[in-house]
Amino acid sequence: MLGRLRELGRDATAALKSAASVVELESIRVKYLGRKSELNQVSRGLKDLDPEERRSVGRAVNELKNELGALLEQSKERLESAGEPSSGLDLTLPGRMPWVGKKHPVTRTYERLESIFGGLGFDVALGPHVEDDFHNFDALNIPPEHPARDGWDTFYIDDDSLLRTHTSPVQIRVMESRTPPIRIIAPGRAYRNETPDASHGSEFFQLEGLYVDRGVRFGELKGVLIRFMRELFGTDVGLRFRAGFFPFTEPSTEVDVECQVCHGSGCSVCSGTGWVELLGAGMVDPRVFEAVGYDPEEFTGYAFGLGVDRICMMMTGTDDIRLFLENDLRFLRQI
Ligand code: 2NM
Repeated sequence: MLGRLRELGRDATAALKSAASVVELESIRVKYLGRKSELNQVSRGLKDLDPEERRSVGRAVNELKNELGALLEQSKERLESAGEPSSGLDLTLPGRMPWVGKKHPVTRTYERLESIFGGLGFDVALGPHVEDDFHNFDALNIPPEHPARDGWDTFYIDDDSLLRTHTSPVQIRVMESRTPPIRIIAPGRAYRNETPDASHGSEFFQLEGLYVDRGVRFGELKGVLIRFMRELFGTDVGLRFRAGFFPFTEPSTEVDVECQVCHGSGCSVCSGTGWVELLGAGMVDPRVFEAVGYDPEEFTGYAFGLGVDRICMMMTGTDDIRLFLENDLRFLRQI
């Protein structure tokens, strides 16, 4: 019996000393010191031995257990100080990425636009989404018989309240409550009762700008818009000013930007033309100034408007405007 214990001691010592990892060390511990180990069986069989043998074997078992226990600790320290992590946990494995949310692409586009116009001196103005006829139409020189008012593309709530069809009523409210100089942008949702398709939603995102002061000229409008578009798309971006019409500006212009998806060669986003209509602008019509109580002989100004979701589509290569309102994470995660 004592000979067998010595043998066990020799084997266990050799194994503990040559263990190359904490995992290996643990299996050695189980084999030589665990509940089912030979040493433990001998220990449990002690009670069946006669008293003399029990004493000598008992002492040998205890000594061996202590000896191997100490050696186990030493080997563990040796391996751990050599960089081997304890308990088989591999701390070098890559962690699981926590689920981090992001801002919506349209929100990010707004922030970019607000930052550019902020740098050009524009303050942000907000207003109600439920408007009245005066602020949404009359004050903007859109008379009752104008096609934009025929109820076809306006969501009416009752005879005199509607969902704003653009953010221009915000500019009207700012002009009503303040005197020039005024330099603001009005970001926000606008609503049109149209059949939605890939480029039209019944709800869309707009940003309009307004500058009113003494002696504001069209050249300033052009300068600010060119500056804005170069900041957004790069200094060498292709731009095109065309004559346009809006009831609330005169003269008016529509501005195209070189398609950011195909860079001019023609694709589905620009329907093969190489150009994308980016914004409308013009000098504020004197009738608008009269509606808010400004003297059009004293003040002049310019205004512009653009579709934020359209810009976001072009910058992200998205081909369906409705995706921005569906909040489908399979789409949003790709941007
Ligand atoms: C556009 C194009 C041109 C515009 C005009 C005004 C206001 F209130 F000053 F009359 N706000 N926004 C405007 C002018 C909007 O959107 C394409």
